[in-house]
Amino acid sequence: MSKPGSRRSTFDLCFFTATSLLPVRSAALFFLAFAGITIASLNDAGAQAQTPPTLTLSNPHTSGLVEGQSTRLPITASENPTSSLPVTLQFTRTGDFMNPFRLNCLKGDGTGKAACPYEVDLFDYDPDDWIIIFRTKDDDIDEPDGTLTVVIEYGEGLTSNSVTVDIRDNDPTVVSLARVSSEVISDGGAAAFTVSLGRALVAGEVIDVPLAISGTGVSADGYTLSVTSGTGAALSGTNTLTPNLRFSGAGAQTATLVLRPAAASTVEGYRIALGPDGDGANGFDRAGLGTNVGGGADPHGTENSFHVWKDLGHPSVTITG
Ligand SMILES: [Ca+2]
Ligand SMILES: [Ca+2]
Ligand SMILES: [Ca+2]
Repeated sequence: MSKPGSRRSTFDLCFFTATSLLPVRSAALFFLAFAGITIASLNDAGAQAQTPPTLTLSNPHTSGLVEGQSTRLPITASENPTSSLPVTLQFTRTGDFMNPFRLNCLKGDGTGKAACPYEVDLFDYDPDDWIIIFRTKDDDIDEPDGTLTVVIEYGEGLTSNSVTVDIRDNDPTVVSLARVSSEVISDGGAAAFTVSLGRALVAGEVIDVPLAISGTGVSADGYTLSVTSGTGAALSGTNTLTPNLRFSGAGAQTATLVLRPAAASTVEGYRIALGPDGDGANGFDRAGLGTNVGGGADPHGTENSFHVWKDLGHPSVTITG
């Protein structure tokens, strides 16, 4: 496929290189380059203008990339160009997985989206090496999954097919549990607590939070559990001791719940906890949960359980000093 008589060059058109230039909180790095550049010969450059060939982008990584991985998108032409073939690579992204080392227009704009063109003359390169390389960086930031879309514009209003690479985050969303009411449930009262995600969800995201209610004499029909506030928060399995709190959709992040003992309950203490990490019993990663965020969800290392005590009206003894 190489053009006869063309001269090879080691000139490397790397847009993004030094990772040391990344800001500390930079998300995954996109790296794109044309590999193995060939400079067209003067003989080729003198050829007559022609109808542009049909350009096709392929995506060998259609299952998507996990942040930290790379992929190569070859560009193929219906026939090799014999004269200048200026094209514009149009990049559009969602998520902050790219480093704007050269292409500043790919920099995060605060809304999670950006677009920018990159102009290049494909005739300057060996068609065997028409490859766009994307490299993403494995960071420690829990973030929504993203995409990078590429389409080639050329000639008089011509475009290639559009290729979208999905980028999957691999950092877990951490779930925290916190009691917000008194440790003692007054007669007829309830225990209030919050369940919070480390970040707000975006449209289409779901996290199922397994809860566990336990304590001596505790049974599922001896109390009620309900959500009193929280965008996109809904309970299920409230007739069991392992209910599930689902967060779903844009803006879902924090829910306030109350556990209210039945009036006749004689249970004195309740332990409210998040399910354990992993795929064991009631675990965060077990099959059947609807959690679909990149990296899954993890219970917080310490903010994952608390106790409350029911005031049963027994006389109290106060020891003073
Ligand atoms: Ca990561
Ligand atoms: Ca990440
Ligand atoms: Ca994540």
